[in-house]
Amino acid sequence: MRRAVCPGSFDPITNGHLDIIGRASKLYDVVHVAVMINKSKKGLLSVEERIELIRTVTEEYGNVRVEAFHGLLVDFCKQRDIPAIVKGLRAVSDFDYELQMAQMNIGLSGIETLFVPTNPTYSFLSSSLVKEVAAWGGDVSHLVPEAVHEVLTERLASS
Ligand code: COD
Repeated sequence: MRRAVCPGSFDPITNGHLDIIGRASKLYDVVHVAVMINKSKKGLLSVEERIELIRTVTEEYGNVRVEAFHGLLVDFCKQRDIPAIVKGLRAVSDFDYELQMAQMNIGLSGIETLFVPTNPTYSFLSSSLVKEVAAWGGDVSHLVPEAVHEVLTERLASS
Protein backbone atom coordinates (compact mmCIF):
# COMPACT_ATOMS: atom_id res chain seq x y z
CA MET A 1 0.00 0.00 0.00
CA ARG A 2 1.49 3.37 -1.03
CA ARG A 3 1.36 5.90 1.79
CA ALA A 4 2.33 9.56 2.10
CA VAL A 5 1.95 12.31 4.67
CA CYS A 6 0.91 15.94 4.23
CA PRO A 7 2.13 17.70 7.39
CA GLY A 8 1.38 21.18 8.65
CA SER A 9 -0.06 23.40 11.35
CA PHE A 10 -3.38 23.84 9.51
CA ASP A 11 -4.48 26.77 11.69
CA PRO A 12 -6.80 26.73 9.77
CA ILE A 13 -6.76 24.50 6.69
CA THR A 14 -7.03 26.66 3.54
CA ASN A 15 -7.96 25.92 -0.06
CA GLY A 16 -4.21 25.80 -0.79
CA HIS A 17 -3.68 22.96 1.70
CA LEU A 18 -6.80 21.21 0.45
CA ASP A 19 -5.62 21.36 -3.15
CA ILE A 20 -2.33 19.64 -2.22
CA ILE A 21 -4.06 16.98 -0.07
CA GLY A 22 -6.59 16.27 -2.84
CA ARG A 23 -3.86 15.88 -5.46
CA ALA A 24 -1.82 13.62 -3.13
CA SER A 25 -4.94 11.51 -2.51
CA LYS A 26 -5.02 10.67 -6.24
CA LEU A 27 -1.36 9.58 -6.24
CA TYR A 28 -1.30 7.48 -3.04
CA ASP A 29 -3.50 4.75 -1.59
CA VAL A 30 -3.57 6.44 1.82
CA VAL A 31 -2.74 10.06 2.65
CA HIS A 32 -2.06 10.85 6.29
CA VAL A 33 -2.61 14.46 7.29
CA ALA A 34 -0.42 15.19 10.31
CA VAL A 35 -1.39 18.19 12.41
CA MET A 36 1.99 18.88 13.98
CA ILE A 37 1.74 20.30 17.49
CA ASN A 38 4.01 23.23 18.27
CA LYS A 39 3.51 24.07 21.95
CA SER A 40 5.40 27.37 21.66
CA LYS A 41 2.94 28.64 19.03
CA LYS A 42 -0.53 29.53 20.29
CA GLY A 43 -3.01 28.88 17.52
CA LEU A 44 -6.38 30.43 16.81
CA LEU A 45 -8.01 26.99 16.65
CA SER A 46 -7.40 24.12 19.03
CA VAL A 47 -5.75 21.01 17.63
CA GLU A 48 -9.06 19.15 18.02
CA GLU A 49 -10.89 21.83 16.02
CA ARG A 50 -8.28 21.68 13.26
CA ILE A 51 -8.57 17.89 13.06
CA GLU A 52 -12.36 17.98 12.94
CA LEU A 53 -12.35 20.59 10.16
CA ILE A 54 -9.76 18.69 8.11
CA ARG A 55 -11.76 15.46 8.50
CA THR A 56 -14.93 17.24 7.36
CA VAL A 57 -13.38 18.82 4.27
CA THR A 58 -11.37 15.76 3.17
CA GLU A 59 -14.13 13.20 3.76
CA GLU A 60 -15.05 13.08 0.07
CA TYR A 61 -11.57 11.84 -0.91
CA GLY A 62 -12.13 8.58 0.98
CA ASN A 63 -8.45 7.78 1.64
CA VAL A 64 -7.33 10.59 3.99
CA ARG A 65 -6.51 9.94 7.66
CA VAL A 66 -6.11 12.87 10.02
CA GLU A 67 -4.28 12.89 13.34
CA ALA A 68 -2.21 15.12 15.58
CA PHE A 69 1.43 14.50 16.44
CA HIS A 70 3.84 16.02 18.93
CA GLY A 71 7.42 15.34 17.88
CA LEU A 72 9.52 14.99 14.79
CA LEU A 73 7.75 14.44 11.50
CA VAL A 74 10.16 11.62 10.64
CA ASP A 75 9.09 9.79 13.82
CA PHE A 76 5.44 10.12 12.78
CA CYS A 77 6.43 8.56 9.43
CA LYS A 78 8.56 5.77 10.91
CA GLN A 79 5.83 4.72 13.36
CA ARG A 80 3.35 4.37 10.48
CA ASP A 81 5.69 3.06 7.79
CA ILE A 82 5.21 6.14 5.60
CA PRO A 83 8.07 6.60 3.08
CA ALA A 84 7.09 9.97 1.58
CA ILE A 85 6.30 13.52 2.68
CA VAL A 86 4.25 15.62 0.24
CA LYS A 87 4.66 19.40 0.43
CA GLY A 88 3.19 22.21 -1.62
CA LEU A 89 5.58 24.82 -2.97
CA ARG A 90 4.10 28.28 -3.35
CA ALA A 91 7.05 30.38 -4.45
CA VAL A 92 10.81 30.66 -4.43
CA SER A 93 10.50 32.10 -0.93
CA ASP A 94 9.18 28.71 0.30
CA PHE A 95 11.95 26.81 -1.40
CA ASP A 96 14.96 27.61 0.84
CA TYR A 97 13.34 26.45 4.06
CA GLU A 98 11.50 23.53 2.46
CA LEU A 99 14.78 22.32 0.93
CA GLN A 100 16.50 22.50 4.33
CA MET A 101 13.71 20.50 5.97
CA ALA A 102 13.67 17.94 3.15
CA GLN A 103 17.43 17.44 3.41
CA MET A 104 17.29 17.20 7.20
CA ASN A 105 14.45 14.68 7.01
CA ILE A 106 16.13 12.43 4.46
CA GLY A 107 19.37 12.63 6.43
CA LEU A 108 17.60 11.68 9.68
CA SER A 109 15.55 8.85 8.32
CA GLY A 110 15.76 8.22 4.57
CA ILE A 111 12.22 9.54 4.17
CA GLU A 112 11.78 11.37 0.86
CA THR A 113 10.03 14.71 0.34
CA LEU A 114 8.07 15.32 -2.85
CA PHE A 115 7.18 18.87 -3.83
CA VAL A 116 3.93 19.64 -5.62
CA PRO A 117 3.67 23.07 -7.29
CA THR A 118 0.83 25.08 -5.85
CA ASN A 119 -2.22 25.79 -7.93
CA PRO A 120 -1.54 29.40 -9.08
CA THR A 121 -4.95 30.41 -7.70
CA TYR A 122 -3.60 29.76 -4.21
CA SER A 123 0.06 30.72 -4.55
CA PHE A 124 -0.28 33.73 -2.21
CA LEU A 125 -2.39 31.90 0.34
CA SER A 126 -1.36 31.09 3.91
CA SER A 127 -3.24 30.40 7.15
CA SER A 128 -1.71 33.46 8.79
CA LEU A 129 -2.86 35.82 6.00
CA VAL A 130 -6.35 34.31 6.10
CA LYS A 131 -6.53 34.96 9.87
CA GLU A 132 -5.23 38.50 9.51
CA VAL A 133 -7.65 39.45 6.73
CA ALA A 134 -10.59 37.79 8.52
CA ALA A 135 -9.70 39.52 11.81
CA TRP A 136 -10.06 42.91 10.08
CA GLY A 137 -13.38 41.95 8.55
CA GLY A 138 -12.09 41.09 5.07
CA ASP A 139 -13.83 38.46 2.96
CA VAL A 140 -11.94 35.16 2.97
CA SER A 141 -14.85 32.97 1.88
CA HIS A 142 -13.15 32.13 -1.44
CA LEU A 143 -9.89 31.15 0.29
CA VAL A 144 -11.06 28.53 2.78
CA PRO A 145 -13.63 25.72 2.74
CA GLU A 146 -17.15 26.70 3.84
CA ALA A 147 -16.87 24.82 7.17
CA VAL A 148 -13.68 26.74 8.01
CA HIS A 149 -15.25 30.05 7.02
CA GLU A 150 -18.14 29.41 9.41
CA VAL A 151 -15.81 28.67 12.34
CA LEU A 152 -13.59 31.68 11.56
CA THR A 153 -16.57 34.02 11.36
CA GLU A 154 -17.98 32.74 14.64
CA ARG A 155 -14.60 32.79 16.44
CA LEU A 156 -13.62 36.26 15.30
CA ALA A 157 -17.06 37.71 16.07
CA SER A 158 -16.74 36.56 19.69
CA SER A 159 -13.16 37.80 20.20
N1 COD B 1 -0.48 26.15 -1.62
C1 COD B 1 0.15 24.97 -1.59
N2 COD B 1 0.66 24.39 -0.47
C2 COD B 1 0.50 25.06 0.66
C3 COD B 1 -0.15 26.30 0.73
C4 COD B 1 -0.66 26.86 -0.48
N3 COD B 1 -1.28 28.06 -0.53
N4 COD B 1 -0.13 26.72 2.01
C5 COD B 1 0.50 25.77 2.70
N5 COD B 1 0.89 24.76 1.90
C6 COD B 1 1.58 23.50 2.24
C7 COD B 1 3.08 23.64 2.31
O1 COD B 1 3.63 22.42 1.88
C8 COD B 1 3.34 23.75 3.78
O2 COD B 1 4.59 23.20 4.12
C9 COD B 1 2.23 22.86 4.34
O3 COD B 1 1.13 23.08 3.49
C10 COD B 1 1.83 23.22 5.75
O4 COD B 1 1.57 24.60 5.87
P1 COD B 1 1.21 25.23 7.31
O5 COD B 1 1.37 26.70 7.20
O6 COD B 1 -0.06 24.69 7.81
O7 COD B 1 2.25 24.58 8.28
P2 COD B 1 3.73 24.98 8.70
O8 COD B 1 4.48 25.63 7.60
O9 COD B 1 3.64 25.68 10.00
O10 COD B 1 4.28 23.47 8.92
C11 COD B 1 5.61 23.21 9.19
C12 COD B 1 5.74 21.77 9.70
C13 COD B 1 4.77 21.51 10.86
C14 COD B 1 5.41 20.81 8.56
C15 COD B 1 7.22 21.60 10.16
O11 COD B 1 7.56 22.60 11.06
C16 COD B 1 7.45 20.24 10.79
O12 COD B 1 7.62 19.25 10.09
N6 COD B 1 7.41 20.21 12.15
C17 COD B 1 7.52 18.98 12.92
C18 COD B 1 8.81 18.96 13.77
C19 COD B 1 9.97 18.52 12.92
O13 COD B 1 10.02 17.40 12.41
N7 COD B 1 10.96 19.44 12.78
C20 COD B 1 12.15 19.20 11.98
C21 COD B 1 11.92 19.63 10.55
S1 COD B 1 13.32 19.24 9.55
